[in-house]
Amino acid sequence: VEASIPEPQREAWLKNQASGFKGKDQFEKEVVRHVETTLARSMFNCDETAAYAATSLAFRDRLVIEWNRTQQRQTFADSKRVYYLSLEFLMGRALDNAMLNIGEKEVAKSGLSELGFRVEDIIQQEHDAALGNGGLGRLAACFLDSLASLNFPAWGYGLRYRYGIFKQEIIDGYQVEVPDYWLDFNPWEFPRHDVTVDIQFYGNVNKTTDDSGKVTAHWEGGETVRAVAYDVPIPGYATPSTNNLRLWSSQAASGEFDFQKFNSGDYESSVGDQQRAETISAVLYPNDNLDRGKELRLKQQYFWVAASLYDIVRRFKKSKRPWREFPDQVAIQLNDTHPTLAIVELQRILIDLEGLDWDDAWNIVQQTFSYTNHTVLPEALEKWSVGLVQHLLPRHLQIIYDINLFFLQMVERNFPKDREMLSRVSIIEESQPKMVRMAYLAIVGSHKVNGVAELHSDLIRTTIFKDFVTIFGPDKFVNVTNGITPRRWLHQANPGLSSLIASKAGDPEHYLKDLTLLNKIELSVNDPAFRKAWAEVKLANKQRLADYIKSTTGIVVSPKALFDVQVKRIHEYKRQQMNIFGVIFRYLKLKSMSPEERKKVLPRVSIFGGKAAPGYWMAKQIIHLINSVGSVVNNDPDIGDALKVIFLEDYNVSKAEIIIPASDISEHISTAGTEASGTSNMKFVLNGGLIIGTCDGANIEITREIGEENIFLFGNLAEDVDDLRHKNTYGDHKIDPSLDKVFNVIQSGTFGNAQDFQGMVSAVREHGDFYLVSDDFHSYLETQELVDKSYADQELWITKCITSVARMGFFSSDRCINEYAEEIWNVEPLQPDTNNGVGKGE
Ligand code: GL2
Repeated sequence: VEASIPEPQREAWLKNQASGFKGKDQFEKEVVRHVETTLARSMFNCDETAAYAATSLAFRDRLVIEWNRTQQRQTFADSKRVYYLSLEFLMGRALDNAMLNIGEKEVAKSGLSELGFRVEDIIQQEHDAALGNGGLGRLAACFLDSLASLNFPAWGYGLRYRYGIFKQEIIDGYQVEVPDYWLDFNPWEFPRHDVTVDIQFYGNVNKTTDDSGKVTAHWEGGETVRAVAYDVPIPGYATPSTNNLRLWSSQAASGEFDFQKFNSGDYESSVGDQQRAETISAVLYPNDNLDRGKELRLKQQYFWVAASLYDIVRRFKKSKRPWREFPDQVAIQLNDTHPTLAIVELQRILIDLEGLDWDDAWNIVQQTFSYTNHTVLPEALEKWSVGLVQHLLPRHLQIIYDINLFFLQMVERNFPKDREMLSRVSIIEESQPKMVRMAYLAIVGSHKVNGVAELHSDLIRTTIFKDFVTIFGPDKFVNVTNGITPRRWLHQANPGLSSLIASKAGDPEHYLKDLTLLNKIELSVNDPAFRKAWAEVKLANKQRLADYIKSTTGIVVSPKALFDVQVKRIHEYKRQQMNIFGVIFRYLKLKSMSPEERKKVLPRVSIFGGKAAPGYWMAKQIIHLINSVGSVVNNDPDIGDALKVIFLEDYNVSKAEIIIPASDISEHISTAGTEASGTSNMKFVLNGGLIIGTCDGANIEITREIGEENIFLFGNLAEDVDDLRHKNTYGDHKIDPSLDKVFNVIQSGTFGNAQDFQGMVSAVREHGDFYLVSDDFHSYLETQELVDKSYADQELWITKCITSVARMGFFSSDRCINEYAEEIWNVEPLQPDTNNGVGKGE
């Protein structure tokens, strides 16, 4: 590109290259310029919102310059790129992250202070980008941070929802959902009105035969919706590399409303097409670990996948390489089955539009894609009815049938004796109605399939995908244990701890890029000054949370109490109900004590947070019980500080950044075998909190890394779950006596109308206790007692905390991304100093 620009013009461009601010004075100048020109305000009416806007714009200018350079460098190098397709990116706030990744937070702090603002207040002005439900979406965000920080040429592709996950309000103890309109002012996105793709839906398929007898399918008619690209820069930490997250927004393909209808006076229906088109990217589905099979969701999936693939193919075709080189240039990661239609869409592009043979095309497809499974819960495994796919995407259904046919023929050839295998592994489930099994399609169309923690990867190999291991061999199925970015989840959320760690592990720019350096702090575990400073940091973080609790709930909690935290989506399998039953048990015990005895107990604050899917009745009941218990316990004069129960409303990424560093113990107590990995468990330990948990997901590897003396494990093992469930349903199901006591108190009306909580009680007592709450309750209570005893010995507790943090290096998402790069994608980083002739004159 550069070579085509004549010398004199080129010089003029290079001489005037934009650079963004450097140093405090220029930063202030840029902020004031944005206040006065971009925002048309002045020092007399610059409130915190305006200061946030101007600060963001100043930082955005810096980002954009590196972003452009990175993109030019990547285009010029023309090396293999990774495309991470995810329907969710739970990014949280961008400004603080940009300041830290660029390395200019101190400049911003002093600059803003001179202009009369506190950087902390300015950061708080930003609305979270909440385009995700929970762990799956946040993992995608951590991966983007690592990909950029490690200089991998990588793009994220997602949907630009107008409404992210709803805002949660708690009114009279009940969850109320409020829409999250987050786009009022979003300086972090760049609309690319010139980057559009028209996406087809419905219609029908016609086949033509040419002279040589070759049959070509043509997908015709139907409806067209336009995808418009919005780009979000993703800065790497301590590197100029800045990657791109491209989010698609839907529009009417005509771009305008129907003039004919408008002119004939039919105003209302004249805007109908436009509204229908915009509906596609309007809202994020608020279900976590649940598939509902709604047509609009399938439309979202195809819209996003087709636009992204068109974009990827367009970029590849510019290189004029032969198609067989596509997998050398492109690795596409499917984040769960949501983007599985991409497999079908690429096959369609190659055979219908580019004229490749089926087999050649299919080879390319399989080498390009890989699939991450994030759950074994049957209710979350995506299936689409054949009728719906046929109606919306008629050509794709034909291709799915062909993929299945060739696959089953191969299975039949290789396993002629196992006739039942065919129906077990068929991509089409022969049910009423027939269903397309998306996970099977994803496996068949990918070269690697991975689980997200060791136990989970073992489970998928031995249960839900067992036959596929037999068919494709064990090497296709790998484990990549999840990770978290230490930039946001340590340095940004917990600056106090980060600088204390830096005093032993070397400067942040080092240890945040190689988190195994954390092990250096273990040498100081007995250093009194270090231990004292450690305790002070924790206390300050607890004070910060106590202040937040006071300001949002009015309840005063003592930072000296043990803070016990469970924050995550509300789900029966995550067992918040077991936690609140345990709290009730504690309350009853306190009530039975004499005032003198009560004074001796270690005070505890039980903190909950998390959203329930709007249609998930049981989850909403759990929230209601927590709040009802809270209002009884917190107002009981007998109890005082000995126990407080807090429900923090609207748990999200920015609240997690306040809550996690303040925890003493956090709860990761899913029924064994149900939580694929969990990632907040990693965040809590990295921030110097201990965890109580089951032998599930990444808890197991955390235990292996930090040592079993530093974690409170309890409960039945995954391998025993099936038998226990069977026994609970068909055998003698005896309720744990302590739990029975708790149920009786709930049913006596102590926490309000017993009827309101009947579902939770009868799920355990009468309906087989699927999540094994009663089976694990005794062991849970015992382990909580052990937590109290351990906390009473503060010296030992601090030793456990420091040792654990020192051994958490493994859980950086950098390690995780390097494993994907090596074992799945086969891509190399592109170092920013390898200039490749781009950006001369820097
Ligand atoms: C999840 C798992 O439930 C969770 O255990 C895991 O940590 C994340 C990321 O791999 O993925 N699967 C899923 O469907 N959601 C998750 O959070 N929503």
